[in-house]
Amino acid sequence: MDAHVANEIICRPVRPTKSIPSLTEDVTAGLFATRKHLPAKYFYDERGSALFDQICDEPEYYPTRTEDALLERSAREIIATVEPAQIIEFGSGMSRKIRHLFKACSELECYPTYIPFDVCDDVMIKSGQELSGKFTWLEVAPLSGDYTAGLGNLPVVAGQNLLMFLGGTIGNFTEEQGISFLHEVRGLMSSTDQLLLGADRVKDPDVLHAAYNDVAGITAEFNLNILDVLNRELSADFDRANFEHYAFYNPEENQIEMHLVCMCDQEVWFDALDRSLSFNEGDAIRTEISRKFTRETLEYMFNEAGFEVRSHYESSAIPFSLVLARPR
Ligand code: SAH
Ligand code: AVI
Repeated sequence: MDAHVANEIICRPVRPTKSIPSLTEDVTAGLFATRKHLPAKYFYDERGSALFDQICDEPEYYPTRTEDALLERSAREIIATVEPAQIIEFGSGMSRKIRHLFKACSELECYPTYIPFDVCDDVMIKSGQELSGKFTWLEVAPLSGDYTAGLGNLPVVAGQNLLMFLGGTIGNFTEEQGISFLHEVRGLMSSTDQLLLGADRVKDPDVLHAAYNDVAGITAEFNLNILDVLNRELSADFDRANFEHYAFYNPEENQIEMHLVCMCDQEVWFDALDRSLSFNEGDAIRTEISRKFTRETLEYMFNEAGFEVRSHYESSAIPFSLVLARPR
Protein backbone atom coordinates (compact mmCIF):
# COMPACT_ATOMS: atom_id res chain seq x y z
CA MET A 1 0.00 0.00 0.00
CA ASP A 2 1.40 3.39 -1.03
CA ALA A 3 0.89 6.72 0.66
CA HIS A 4 -1.55 8.98 -1.24
CA VAL A 5 -0.08 12.49 -1.52
CA ALA A 6 -1.88 15.65 -2.64
CA ASN A 7 -0.79 19.23 -1.97
CA GLU A 8 1.28 18.31 1.07
CA ILE A 9 -1.52 16.28 2.69
CA ILE A 10 -0.20 12.74 2.87
CA CYS A 11 -2.64 9.89 3.58
CA ARG A 12 -0.72 7.05 5.15
CA PRO A 13 -2.24 3.57 4.98
CA VAL A 14 -2.70 1.89 8.35
CA ARG A 15 -1.48 -1.68 8.50
CA PRO A 16 -4.39 -3.88 9.60
CA THR A 17 -3.97 -5.88 12.77
CA LYS A 18 -6.93 -8.12 12.07
CA SER A 19 -8.02 -9.86 8.94
CA ILE A 20 -11.35 -8.54 7.71
CA PRO A 21 -13.49 -9.74 4.81
CA SER A 22 -12.76 -8.36 1.35
CA LEU A 23 -15.56 -6.83 -0.73
CA THR A 24 -15.87 -10.16 -2.58
CA GLU A 25 -16.24 -12.02 0.73
CA ASP A 26 -18.73 -9.48 2.10
CA VAL A 27 -20.82 -9.70 -1.06
CA THR A 28 -20.66 -13.48 -1.14
CA ALA A 29 -21.68 -13.75 2.51
CA GLY A 30 -24.15 -10.84 2.53
CA LEU A 31 -25.86 -10.68 -0.86
CA PHE A 32 -26.05 -14.39 -1.52
CA ALA A 33 -27.62 -14.94 1.93
CA THR A 34 -31.34 -15.45 2.53
CA ARG A 35 -31.61 -12.06 4.27
CA LYS A 36 -29.52 -9.88 1.98
CA HIS A 37 -27.29 -7.28 3.57
CA LEU A 38 -24.14 -5.25 2.89
CA PRO A 39 -21.74 -3.44 5.25
CA ALA A 40 -22.40 0.31 5.28
CA LYS A 41 -18.72 1.17 4.74
CA TYR A 42 -19.17 0.46 1.01
CA PHE A 43 -21.29 3.61 0.66
CA TYR A 44 -18.23 5.79 0.95
CA ASP A 45 -16.48 5.98 -2.40
CA GLU A 46 -15.76 9.53 -3.62
CA ARG A 47 -19.35 10.06 -4.82
CA GLY A 48 -20.89 8.42 -1.75
CA SER A 49 -18.83 10.67 0.53
CA ALA A 50 -19.94 13.74 -1.45
CA LEU A 51 -23.56 12.58 -1.19
CA PHE A 52 -23.22 12.09 2.56
CA ASP A 53 -21.87 15.62 2.77
CA GLN A 54 -24.98 16.83 0.93
CA ILE A 55 -27.23 14.83 3.29
CA CYS A 56 -25.66 16.75 6.18
CA ASP A 57 -27.10 19.97 4.71
CA GLU A 58 -30.60 18.64 4.09
CA PRO A 59 -33.20 20.32 6.33
CA GLU A 60 -34.56 16.98 7.55
CA TYR A 61 -31.13 15.58 8.53
CA TYR A 62 -30.81 17.08 12.02
CA PRO A 63 -27.77 15.11 13.39
CA THR A 64 -25.03 17.19 11.77
CA ARG A 65 -26.28 20.62 12.74
CA THR A 66 -27.31 19.41 16.21
CA GLU A 67 -23.90 17.92 16.93
CA ASP A 68 -22.23 20.97 15.38
CA ALA A 69 -24.06 23.25 17.83
CA LEU A 70 -23.13 20.99 20.77
CA LEU A 71 -19.48 21.03 19.73
CA GLU A 72 -19.49 24.78 19.32
CA ARG A 73 -20.90 25.13 22.84
CA SER A 74 -18.53 22.69 24.52
CA ALA A 75 -15.29 23.04 22.49
CA ARG A 76 -13.41 25.27 24.95
CA GLU A 77 -14.28 23.10 27.90
CA ILE A 78 -13.21 19.93 26.04
CA ILE A 79 -9.87 21.35 24.91
CA ALA A 80 -9.16 22.89 28.33
CA THR A 81 -9.90 19.53 29.97
CA VAL A 82 -7.92 17.28 27.64
CA GLU A 83 -5.11 19.58 26.38
CA PRO A 84 -4.48 17.10 23.55
CA ALA A 85 -1.19 16.71 21.71
CA GLN A 86 -3.06 14.65 19.13
CA ILE A 87 -6.63 14.41 17.98
CA ILE A 88 -7.37 11.09 16.26
CA GLU A 89 -10.78 10.96 14.59
CA PHE A 90 -12.38 7.72 13.37
CA GLY A 91 -14.59 8.05 10.28
CA SER A 92 -13.72 11.73 9.99
CA GLY A 93 -15.43 12.32 6.60
CA MET A 94 -15.33 16.01 5.66
CA SER A 95 -14.06 16.99 9.16
CA ARG A 96 -16.44 19.93 9.21
CA LYS A 97 -17.52 20.09 12.85
CA ILE A 98 -14.01 19.78 14.23
CA ARG A 99 -13.35 23.41 13.29
CA HIS A 100 -14.95 24.37 16.62
CA LEU A 101 -12.29 22.39 18.49
CA PHE A 102 -9.48 23.96 16.45
CA LYS A 103 -10.89 27.43 17.09
CA ALA A 104 -10.83 26.63 20.82
CA CYS A 105 -7.28 25.27 20.41
CA SER A 106 -6.18 28.57 18.84
CA GLU A 107 -7.77 30.54 21.68
CA LEU A 108 -6.24 28.32 24.37
CA GLU A 109 -2.85 28.10 22.61
CA CYS A 110 -2.98 24.32 22.43
CA TYR A 111 -1.67 23.01 19.09
CA PRO A 112 -2.47 19.32 18.54
CA THR A 113 -1.72 17.32 15.41
CA TYR A 114 -4.91 16.20 13.71
CA ILE A 115 -5.08 12.57 12.56
CA PRO A 116 -8.26 11.84 10.61
CA PHE A 117 -8.77 8.11 9.94
CA ASP A 118 -11.16 7.13 7.17
CA VAL A 119 -11.66 4.68 4.28
CA CYS A 120 -12.06 7.56 1.84
CA ASP A 121 -8.73 9.31 1.02
CA ASP A 122 -10.39 11.91 -1.22
CA VAL A 123 -12.40 13.45 1.61
CA MET A 124 -9.43 13.48 3.99
CA ILE A 125 -7.25 15.26 1.42
CA LYS A 126 -9.91 17.84 0.57
CA SER A 127 -10.82 18.56 4.18
CA GLY A 128 -7.17 18.48 5.29
CA GLN A 129 -6.33 21.16 2.74
CA GLU A 130 -9.26 23.31 3.88
CA LEU A 131 -8.43 22.95 7.57
CA SER A 132 -4.73 23.69 7.21
CA GLY A 133 -5.64 26.77 5.12
CA LYS A 134 -7.88 28.01 7.93
CA PHE A 135 -5.70 27.05 10.91
CA THR A 136 -2.15 27.80 9.81
CA TRP A 137 -0.59 26.09 12.86
CA LEU A 138 -2.39 22.82 12.16
CA GLU A 139 -0.55 19.69 11.05
CA VAL A 140 -2.94 17.23 9.40
CA ALA A 141 -1.66 13.64 9.16
CA PRO A 142 -4.46 11.44 7.73
CA LEU A 143 -4.56 7.69 8.12
CA SER A 144 -6.21 5.70 5.42
CA GLY A 145 -7.87 2.40 6.22
CA ASP A 146 -10.69 0.47 7.79
CA TYR A 147 -11.12 1.02 11.51
CA THR A 148 -12.67 -2.42 11.88
CA ALA A 149 -9.36 -3.95 10.71
CA GLY A 150 -7.73 -3.36 14.10
CA LEU A 151 -6.34 -0.27 15.75
CA GLY A 152 -3.01 -1.73 16.87
CA ASN A 153 -0.96 0.36 14.44
CA LEU A 154 -2.29 3.81 15.31
CA PRO A 155 0.35 6.40 16.28
CA VAL A 156 -0.95 7.10 19.79
CA VAL A 157 1.22 9.33 22.01
CA ALA A 158 1.35 8.30 25.67
CA GLY A 159 -1.39 10.05 27.62
CA GLN A 160 -2.13 13.02 25.36
CA ASN A 161 -4.71 11.85 22.89
CA LEU A 162 -8.22 12.98 22.24
CA LEU A 163 -9.92 10.18 20.29
CA MET A 164 -13.12 11.09 18.52
CA PHE A 165 -15.98 9.24 16.88
CA LEU A 166 -18.63 11.71 15.80
CA GLY A 167 -21.81 11.96 13.79
CA GLY A 168 -23.60 9.03 15.39
CA THR A 169 -21.50 6.60 13.32
CA ILE A 170 -21.29 4.32 16.40
CA GLY A 171 -24.97 3.63 15.63
CA ASN A 172 -24.01 2.05 12.32
CA PHE A 173 -22.57 -0.85 14.36
CA THR A 174 -24.73 -3.47 16.08
CA GLU A 175 -24.67 -3.25 19.89
CA GLU A 176 -22.09 -6.03 20.07
CA GLN A 177 -19.87 -4.50 17.36
CA GLY A 178 -20.13 -1.04 18.97
CA ILE A 179 -19.06 -2.29 22.40
CA SER A 180 -16.25 -4.33 20.90
CA PHE A 181 -15.01 -1.33 18.84
CA LEU A 182 -15.06 0.98 21.89
CA HIS A 183 -13.34 -1.70 23.95
CA GLU A 184 -10.59 -1.82 21.35
CA VAL A 185 -10.33 1.99 21.41
CA ARG A 186 -10.15 1.75 25.23
CA GLY A 187 -7.18 -0.60 24.83
CA LEU A 188 -5.20 2.14 23.03
CA MET A 189 -5.74 4.67 25.76
CA SER A 190 -3.84 5.53 28.90
CA SER A 191 -5.57 7.05 31.90
CA THR A 192 -5.27 10.68 30.75
CA ASP A 193 -6.48 10.10 27.17
CA GLN A 194 -10.12 10.88 26.48
CA LEU A 195 -12.76 9.79 24.00
CA LEU A 196 -15.33 12.17 22.52
CA LEU A 197 -18.30 10.28 21.10
CA GLY A 198 -21.33 11.68 19.26
CA ALA A 199 -24.43 9.49 19.45
CA ASP A 200 -27.91 10.05 18.12
CA ARG A 201 -30.80 9.64 20.53
CA VAL A 202 -34.21 8.04 20.41
CA LYS A 203 -36.79 10.64 19.43
CA ASP A 204 -40.12 11.20 17.65
CA PRO A 205 -40.27 8.46 14.97
CA ASP A 206 -41.59 10.99 12.43
CA VAL A 207 -38.47 13.14 12.88
CA LEU A 208 -36.28 10.05 12.47
CA HIS A 209 -38.21 8.86 9.43
CA ALA A 210 -37.97 12.25 7.72
CA ALA A 211 -34.19 12.43 8.32
CA TYR A 212 -33.65 9.28 6.25
CA ASN A 213 -36.29 10.14 3.62
CA ASP A 214 -35.42 13.71 2.64
CA VAL A 215 -37.73 15.16 0.00
CA ALA A 216 -34.79 16.12 -2.22
CA GLY A 217 -33.94 12.41 -2.52
CA ILE A 218 -30.27 12.74 -1.53
CA THR A 219 -30.44 9.85 0.95
CA ALA A 220 -32.08 7.71 -1.75
CA GLU A 221 -29.24 8.58 -4.11
CA PHE A 222 -26.68 7.80 -1.37
CA ASN A 223 -28.31 4.40 -0.81
CA LEU A 224 -28.48 3.55 -4.54
CA ASN A 225 -24.85 4.60 -5.00
CA ILE A 226 -23.80 1.35 -3.31
CA LEU A 227 -25.04 -0.48 -6.44
CA ASP A 228 -22.71 1.68 -8.57
CA VAL A 229 -19.86 0.71 -6.22
CA LEU A 230 -20.65 -2.98 -6.79
CA ASN A 231 -20.95 -2.46 -10.56
CA ARG A 232 -17.54 -0.79 -10.65
CA GLU A 233 -15.63 -2.93 -8.14
CA LEU A 234 -17.07 -6.34 -9.05
CA SER A 235 -18.02 -5.68 -12.68
CA ALA A 236 -21.67 -6.30 -11.81
CA ASP A 237 -24.64 -5.17 -13.88
CA PHE A 238 -27.13 -3.82 -11.35
CA ASP A 239 -29.70 -1.55 -12.98
CA ARG A 240 -30.42 0.99 -10.25
CA ALA A 241 -33.78 1.80 -11.91
CA ASN A 242 -34.94 -1.62 -10.69
CA PHE A 243 -34.35 -0.73 -7.01
CA GLU A 244 -35.98 1.68 -4.59
CA HIS A 245 -34.68 3.33 -1.45
CA TYR A 246 -36.65 2.24 1.61
CA ALA A 247 -35.78 3.51 5.10
CA PHE A 248 -37.92 3.15 8.21
CA TYR A 249 -37.63 3.40 11.97
CA ASN A 250 -37.90 0.13 13.89
CA PRO A 251 -39.03 1.17 17.40
CA GLU A 252 -38.46 -2.29 18.85
CA GLU A 253 -34.78 -2.17 17.98
CA ASN A 254 -34.48 1.63 18.28
CA GLN A 255 -32.91 1.81 14.87
CA ILE A 256 -33.35 3.17 11.38
CA GLU A 257 -33.03 0.41 8.82
CA MET A 258 -32.11 1.33 5.29
CA HIS A 259 -32.85 -1.05 2.42
CA LEU A 260 -32.82 -1.24 -1.35
CA VAL A 261 -35.97 -2.99 -2.51
CA CYS A 262 -36.01 -4.85 -5.80
CA MET A 263 -38.97 -3.81 -7.96
CA CYS A 264 -39.02 -6.77 -10.39
CA ASP A 265 -37.74 -10.31 -10.87
CA GLN A 266 -34.22 -10.10 -12.26
CA GLU A 267 -30.77 -11.68 -12.54
CA VAL A 268 -27.68 -9.64 -11.72
CA TRP A 269 -24.36 -10.80 -13.13
CA PHE A 270 -21.09 -10.36 -11.17
CA ASP A 271 -18.24 -10.76 -13.63
CA ALA A 272 -15.60 -10.66 -10.88
CA LEU A 273 -17.36 -13.52 -9.06
CA ASP A 274 -18.27 -15.38 -12.24
CA ARG A 275 -21.79 -15.93 -10.97
CA SER A 276 -25.21 -14.36 -11.04
CA LEU A 277 -27.70 -13.56 -8.32
CA SER A 278 -31.48 -13.91 -8.69
CA PHE A 279 -33.79 -11.35 -7.19
CA ASN A 280 -37.55 -11.67 -6.88
CA GLU A 281 -39.79 -8.63 -6.91
CA GLY A 282 -39.94 -7.32 -3.33
CA ASP A 283 -36.58 -8.75 -2.23
CA ALA A 284 -34.64 -6.30 -0.08
CA ILE A 285 -30.96 -5.65 0.61
CA ARG A 286 -30.34 -4.12 4.03
CA THR A 287 -27.60 -1.57 3.50
CA GLU A 288 -27.43 0.13 6.91
CA ILE A 289 -28.68 0.22 10.45
CA SER A 290 -28.49 3.48 12.37
CA ARG A 291 -29.09 2.83 16.05
CA LYS A 292 -30.55 5.53 18.27
CA PHE A 293 -29.59 5.56 21.95
CA THR A 294 -31.20 6.45 25.24
CA ARG A 295 -29.14 7.81 28.12
CA GLU A 296 -29.29 4.31 29.63
CA THR A 297 -28.16 2.41 26.51
CA LEU A 298 -25.30 4.88 26.05
CA GLU A 299 -24.18 4.46 29.66
CA TYR A 300 -24.44 0.68 29.31
CA MET A 301 -22.24 0.75 26.18
CA PHE A 302 -19.56 2.90 27.85
CA ASN A 303 -19.62 0.78 30.96
CA GLU A 304 -19.28 -2.49 29.02
CA ALA A 305 -16.40 -1.04 26.99
CA GLY A 306 -14.47 0.04 30.10
CA PHE A 307 -15.15 3.80 30.12
CA GLU A 308 -16.54 6.23 32.63
CA VAL A 309 -18.49 9.23 31.40
CA ARG A 310 -16.78 12.48 32.29
CA SER A 311 -19.12 15.03 30.64
CA HIS A 312 -22.38 14.49 28.82
CA TYR A 313 -23.41 17.38 26.56
CA GLU A 314 -26.99 17.04 25.37
CA SER A 315 -29.33 19.03 23.22
CA SER A 316 -32.92 19.15 24.37
CA ALA A 317 -35.00 20.31 21.37
CA ILE A 318 -33.66 17.53 19.15
CA PRO A 319 -32.03 14.92 21.38
CA PHE A 320 -28.39 14.14 20.53
CA SER A 321 -25.49 13.31 22.85
CA LEU A 322 -21.86 14.34 22.84
CA VAL A 323 -20.03 12.39 25.52
CA LEU A 324 -16.51 12.90 26.84
CA ALA A 325 -15.36 9.66 28.44
CA ARG A 326 -12.15 8.33 29.96
CA PRO A 327 -10.86 4.87 30.71
CA ARG A 328 -12.30 3.53 33.93
N1 SAH B 1 -17.71 11.92 11.20
C1 SAH B 1 -18.31 12.58 10.06
C2 SAH B 1 -18.62 11.62 8.90
C3 SAH B 1 -19.65 10.56 9.20
S1 SAH B 1 -19.99 9.57 7.76
C4 SAH B 1 -19.54 13.30 10.50
O1 SAH B 1 -19.84 13.27 11.68
O2 SAH B 1 -20.18 13.95 9.68
C5 SAH B 1 -19.11 8.10 8.20
C6 SAH B 1 -17.65 8.22 7.84
O3 SAH B 1 -17.00 7.04 8.29
C7 SAH B 1 -17.38 8.31 6.33
O4 SAH B 1 -16.46 9.32 6.07
C8 SAH B 1 -16.85 6.93 5.96
O5 SAH B 1 -15.93 6.96 4.88
C9 SAH B 1 -16.20 6.50 7.26
N2 SAH B 1 -16.20 5.05 7.45
C10 SAH B 1 -17.26 4.22 7.40
N3 SAH B 1 -16.89 2.97 7.69
C11 SAH B 1 -15.54 3.01 7.92
C12 SAH B 1 -14.57 2.03 8.29
N4 SAH B 1 -14.91 0.75 8.48
N5 SAH B 1 -13.29 2.44 8.46
C13 SAH B 1 -12.92 3.75 8.28
N6 SAH B 1 -13.82 4.72 7.95
C14 SAH B 1 -15.10 4.35 7.77
C1 AVI C 1 -22.67 8.09 9.09
N1 AVI C 1 -23.93 7.77 9.73
C2 AVI C 1 -23.92 8.20 11.12
C3 AVI C 1 -25.12 8.24 9.00
C4 AVI C 1 -26.38 7.87 9.80
O1 AVI C 1 -27.20 8.77 10.01
O2 AVI C 1 -26.51 6.72 10.22
C5 AVI C 1 -25.18 7.66 7.62
C6 AVI C 1 -26.45 7.99 6.90
N2 AVI C 1 -27.24 7.14 6.31
C7 AVI C 1 -28.26 7.76 5.78
N3 AVI C 1 -28.17 9.04 6.06
C8 AVI C 1 -27.04 9.22 6.75
